[in-house]
Amino acid sequence: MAQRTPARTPHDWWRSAVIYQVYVRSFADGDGDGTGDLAGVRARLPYLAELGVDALWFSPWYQSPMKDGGYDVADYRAIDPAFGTLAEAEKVIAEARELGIRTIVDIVPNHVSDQHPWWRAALTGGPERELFHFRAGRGDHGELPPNDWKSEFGGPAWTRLPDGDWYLHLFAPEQPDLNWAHPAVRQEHEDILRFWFERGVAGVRIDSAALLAKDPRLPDFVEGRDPHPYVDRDELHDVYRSWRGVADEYGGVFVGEVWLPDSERFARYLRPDELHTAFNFSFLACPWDARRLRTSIDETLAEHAPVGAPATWVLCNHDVTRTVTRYGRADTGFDFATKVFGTPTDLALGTRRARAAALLSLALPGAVYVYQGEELGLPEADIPRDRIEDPMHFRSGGTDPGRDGCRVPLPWVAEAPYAGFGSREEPWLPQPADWPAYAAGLQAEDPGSMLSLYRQAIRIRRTTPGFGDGALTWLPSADGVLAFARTEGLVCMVNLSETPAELHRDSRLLLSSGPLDDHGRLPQDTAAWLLI
Ligand code: TEU
Repeated sequence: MAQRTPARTPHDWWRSAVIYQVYVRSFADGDGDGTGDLAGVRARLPYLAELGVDALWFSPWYQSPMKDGGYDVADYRAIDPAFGTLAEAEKVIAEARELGIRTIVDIVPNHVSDQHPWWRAALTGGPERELFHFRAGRGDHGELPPNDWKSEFGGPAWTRLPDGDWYLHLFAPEQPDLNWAHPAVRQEHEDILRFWFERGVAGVRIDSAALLAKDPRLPDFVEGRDPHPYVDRDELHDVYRSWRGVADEYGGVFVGEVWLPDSERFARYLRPDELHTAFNFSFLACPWDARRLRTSIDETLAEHAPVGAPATWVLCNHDVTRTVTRYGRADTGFDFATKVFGTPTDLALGTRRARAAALLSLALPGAVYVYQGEELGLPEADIPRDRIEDPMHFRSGGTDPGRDGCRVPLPWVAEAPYAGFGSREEPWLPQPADWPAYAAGLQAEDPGSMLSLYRQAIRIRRTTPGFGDGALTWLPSADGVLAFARTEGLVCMVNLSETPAELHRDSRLLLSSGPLDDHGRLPQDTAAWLLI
């Protein structure tokens, strides 16, 4: 196993970390029933240590009817039986920590599952009704929803109950929204934070972090009117200040899922007494274009600087099109609204760019997220329509392919059944026929593979000064070439132009995402790390 050198002081590990997202259901299947589980995670911890990541972020592993892949939580203090037990989760946390890897759990405060005890009690008319948003409908007989809000998954954000009342759900109907104006909702979430910090987790990812607070009048949405009735409301900051107090007791850190176009509003969540970090979705959504990437990087650094928070760099996650696929298309940006079936894709091109993007993001100042399978260069899979599970697909009326294409169970061993994901039952989502070619075992033996690139890059990032948190200085470069210096003589170059780029004369090549040309120049869609 690779030697692990602690590169930073323990308290600020998160400012420069490489954090690996585990979607348990699709990571590794320990008991062979077709669903990934904690036994599978434990068996693959050496793989994650070898990859060199600093922390694991687990998408929700709690008890859930899985109407939204676990983002519909029935009990925050229990592990879903398909994944394992609480005792096993504690083992994962402890065993990972022994390998120098911290654990981040995912909290979903905006809503609960319709199997949550609060919701069940609310349905029987108990005082728990106050914990949700119930309203009478509009129209003569209350037959119209209380307002015009749309679900993030499509369709109305309201569903009517047999008793005639409507309830609010910004996502699926099986995910009723909590009423964050109620003190019991706040108290419960602080207790949940403590529950997991007590079990040794180092951090918490906050799902849909900007959506919790609602205008108590629940007015119709009016384009451009400030404040928005449910996005990014000022009341939220008080909630997160209070959470920060809890985290500080344990030395825990937060990463917020904050999708906001306004960078000044975004940065408010990162003030020193609020969240430590938030996902950088503008970088994730940015097309493969030198000028736009540079602008995205500059804006990111500029918005983080005044609040002193480190940036994060994210290329994909369990909600978005896989990187090698996105970069292999005519439109290389990401937008939920434009997803359709059958978009032409050049995977060789996308893979070349994804390799360059990996070196780019790992060289930028701050923390980097890697979504499981990204290190294997997995493409977005086409899921046969009759096997799609994602509610986003169904609520779009079947036009949106949904998010299952990036959630396909991982290939581990080329020759094994189901590419080594599990041994007995077929995986919960079908694996494409060419999945074995992406198997981790195969890639580990191939120095030119995506996995080998990630392993080398993360090892170099960990052992060479200059990476992670700190300053970035742009260097003069030709059109279509990104070139920047970090400290300690470290330089990153990415060539997005057709013209090969000269490397700096007195430099030593640390790593490149592809071969240099015969003249030692950097070809199109290739990145290099240099020491000057
Ligand atoms: O996502 C929140 C979110 O707003 C988007 O990622 C969402 O998929 C998109 O906006 C749809 O328009 C988080 C989770 O990452 C996602 O998997 C969950 O489905 C969602 O919350 C609900 O918990």
